[in-house]
Amino acid sequence: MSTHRIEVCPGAVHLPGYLSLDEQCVLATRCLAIGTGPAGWYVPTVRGGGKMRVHMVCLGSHWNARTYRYEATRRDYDGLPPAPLPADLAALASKMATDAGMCLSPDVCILNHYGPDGKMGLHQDKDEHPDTLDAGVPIVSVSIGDTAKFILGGLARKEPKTMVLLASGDGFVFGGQSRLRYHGVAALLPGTGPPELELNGRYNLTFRQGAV
Ligand code: MD6
Ligand code: FE
Repeated sequence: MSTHRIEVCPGAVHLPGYLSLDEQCVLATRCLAIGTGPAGWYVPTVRGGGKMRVHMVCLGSHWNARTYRYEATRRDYDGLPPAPLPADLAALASKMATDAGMCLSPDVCILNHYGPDGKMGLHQDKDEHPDTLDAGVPIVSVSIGDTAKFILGGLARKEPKTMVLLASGDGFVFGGQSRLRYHGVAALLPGTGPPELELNGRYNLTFRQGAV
């Protein structure tokens, strides 16, 4: 495990190779169990009626893709309550934030599975509590599997963008002045993940505080 950090811009810290291959394997197995378990994978439908290009599971609280709010049940899908956020995963995210020089006590995790042609449009994460956003409390992201072309923009949609390659085992801590930057995933680089993971595509976990 390494704590090499790259501050891409103030408050946006890339932690390449944060997890060892063994840790990645354990986490990949965990993600599969969560996604195929009770209240597992679903494809969210967004406000305009389109389907997202990922399979999603929320832990701890449910992010409703139609209302852009956190809710107690999967009201926009099957009405089930989300599974709790496991304490060891929350602790991992807190440690990553600390290693990036920030502070996080997460209450929710959104786990996404990207197939080989998965992507995520440019967005801001601004549905957490205003206190969280104002304080720049970060979102901690963990990537497992195929490398993603992560696009990082500014506070307005039109601003220039940079690309960060998020590889398997990388952390990305997104807070401070960068908390509300636009970002997205343009594409995966299929087949670039460690074969040991036996994962076709990519998992991304984002840990958040202030999901109310
Ligand atoms: C992804 N990540 O990496 C999508 N959001 O698949 C995000 O949307 C994201 O990586 C907030 C903070 C960090 C992230
Ligand atoms: Fe995001």
